[in-house]
Amino acid sequence: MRLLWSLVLAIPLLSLLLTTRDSAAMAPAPQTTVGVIGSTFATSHEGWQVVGDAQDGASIPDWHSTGGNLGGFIAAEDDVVGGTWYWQAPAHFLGNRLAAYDTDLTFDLRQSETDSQFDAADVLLIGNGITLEFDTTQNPGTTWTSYRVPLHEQGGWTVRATGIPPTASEMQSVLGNLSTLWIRGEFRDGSDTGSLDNVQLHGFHATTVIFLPFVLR
Ligand SMILES: [Ca+2]
Ligand SMILES: [Ca+2]
Ligand SMILES: [Ca+2]
Repeated sequence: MRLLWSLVLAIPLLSLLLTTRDSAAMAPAPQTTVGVIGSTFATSHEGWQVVGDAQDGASIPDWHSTGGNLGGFIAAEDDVVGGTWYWQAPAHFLGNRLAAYDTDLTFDLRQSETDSQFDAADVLLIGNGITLEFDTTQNPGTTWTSYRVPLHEQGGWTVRATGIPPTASEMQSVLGNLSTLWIRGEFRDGSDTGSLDNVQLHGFHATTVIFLPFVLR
């Protein structure tokens, strides 16, 4: 009786397995496409915020429809009350961004004046309790300046708590649960206006089709 029931159950499962194999054989080969999460500010500030002493304490930047490194861009004015203000990425840049590991974060910056410059961390990534800092080699000019930041442990990052580069595991841990992405907005002692355009987080691999085989036990 038990054997009979096993056969009754096994035949439809075998049939399903064969059907699945046929589908797999007929399906197009799994392919990988590289996507991008980005902000071009074509029609709005796209959820980007200002943190720190800018915009009279408000978090919303000014959106401009033209004058960007094509089309719209966002800008904010320093309040000059101490501290350094940053651009804060909206939620859709955050979360599990492990797919961006070993790719780049790119963005364009501009500032109103280039005298009286000061140094500070230029990009901050926070995830799983680890804060990573990146120092770019030069501050932006008064025209749009493009940056490419490698999302790799050997790309120039340091762990804020220790001042040494992250391990691969730490880099991946941050990207795997990214809670904060900040880009520095001000570079000058005294009053200044900073602008941002074309933020892109690269390397999203999608469209991998997987057929899981049935296992009969
Ligand atoms: Ca733009
Ligand atoms: Ca300031
Ligand atoms: Ca300033």
